[in-house]
Amino acid sequence: MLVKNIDYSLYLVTDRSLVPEGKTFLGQIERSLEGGATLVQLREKDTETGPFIDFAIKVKELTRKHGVPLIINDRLDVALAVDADGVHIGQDDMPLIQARKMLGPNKIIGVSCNNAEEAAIAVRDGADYLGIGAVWFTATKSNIKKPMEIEGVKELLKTLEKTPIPTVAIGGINSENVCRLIEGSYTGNLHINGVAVVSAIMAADDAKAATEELGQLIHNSFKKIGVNNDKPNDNVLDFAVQAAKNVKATTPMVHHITNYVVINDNANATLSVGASPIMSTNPEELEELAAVNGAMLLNMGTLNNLDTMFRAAKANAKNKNPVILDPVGCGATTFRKEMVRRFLTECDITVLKGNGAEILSIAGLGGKARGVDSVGQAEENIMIEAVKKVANDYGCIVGLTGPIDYVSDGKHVIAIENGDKYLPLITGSGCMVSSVVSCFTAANRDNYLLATVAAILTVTVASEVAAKREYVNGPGTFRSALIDELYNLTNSPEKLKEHARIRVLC
Ligand code: 3NM
Repeated sequence: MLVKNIDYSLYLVTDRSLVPEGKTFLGQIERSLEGGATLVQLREKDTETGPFIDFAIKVKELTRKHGVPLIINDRLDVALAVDADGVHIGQDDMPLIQARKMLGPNKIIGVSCNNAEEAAIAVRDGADYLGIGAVWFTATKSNIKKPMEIEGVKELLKTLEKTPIPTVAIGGINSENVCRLIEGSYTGNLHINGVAVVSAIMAADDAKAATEELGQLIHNSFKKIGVNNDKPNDNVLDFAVQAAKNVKATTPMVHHITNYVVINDNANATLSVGASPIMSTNPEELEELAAVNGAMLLNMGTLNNLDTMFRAAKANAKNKNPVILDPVGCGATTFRKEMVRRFLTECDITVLKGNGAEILSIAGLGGKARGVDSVGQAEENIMIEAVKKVANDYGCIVGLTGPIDYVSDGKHVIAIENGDKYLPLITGSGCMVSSVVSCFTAANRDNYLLATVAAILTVTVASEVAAKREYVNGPGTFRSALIDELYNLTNSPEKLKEHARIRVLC
């Protein structure tokens, strides 16, 4: 997971000594994630390195499943060993500057601060967030000298108004006092971004219910002070579930002019998600088809029907059908570069869906990225720049697929982290994504941005489920399992919510 838009609102800090009898440490963490913990810090003061790493790997599986960052307390070696999302360091731990050197710019580093001076130094040295505490005395930490209380948190926040940074309050916070803390420490300009709790969740008999209750109280308090704490992901996922249902309910016809290599898979993917494919390349009938189509997909793989493609694009746009362009190999030859430019400028393209190399080439940023399969922050910034630029330049939705997929309408960018290693190993998996994008846009014309996200999410989640099938042991078996899972997933689209790993970047 990359460092972006972290939701600090309900930060679980672990303590294995507090786990009630009859419960397990891992179980408490899992239940809290199910209840909506937005960040997890593994804090192990007495565990040896080897078992710490083993446990961190298990926790990372859980946090990843829930799309939540994993932070390791103090131990950079463990954070590096398990490729955690970041570390949290105290005033007596490794200095922030050294920690940053070791972890690089992409990891989250949080620093515990008790006063304005410590906070100013942490801001100066590049902390990603501050842990502010202790707010109150707590049995969980014995060496608290003087609690800050709500006034102290507010005073500290005031000193940060000119250099705002995410802050998380900690120490003695529970469902009784969390609202007073959030509302009372609000300076009018700056508020805490969340609360970190240990005992209120770790020691709870029902860690899920305890987390849910805290989450609701935090949400209410944020609302009271005018902070929109709605999770954008929720809207995107609710839309995705409904979008899949709409395809099955309306069975839109999707006219493909696609390439010879992938035609059969494109038609099967279309059928599996509940739409109706037609693969005609005959110019005689395209006007008539445009009158009844749900969407038109133009795939530039084998460019043998160029005139028909241009005419089809125009006829479908005239009938207000979404027109999807898959610019296959568009950077490869001068001819293709010219054709994609013409499609984008002469036709009313609704969604341009390509891989990283294709979209970067169209954006004129082709030389900038190290490679489309790297997912560092620098690469992510280039992908974001590319999808926004192309979307703005040509007034369309842009979907860029790769290890992480990015979708933009020129203003917003949504990243999708789902997918399986087999996807790039079968020919035309990207073309299949374009087919599904066509189906979803056909049936969800009120929001092409979210329809495109829903479609890409559907294929990538289906790929993960398919790869887990027992008999899948290579690209061939994966290919048929993928068609099955597209069918199964769109019959029970609520499952998208369980699997989705998306980030709303802006
Ligand atoms: N750090 P509980 S207070 C781990 O002041 C920790 O930096 C603190 O536990 C600090 O939520 C604390 O159970 C313990 O009160 C917080």
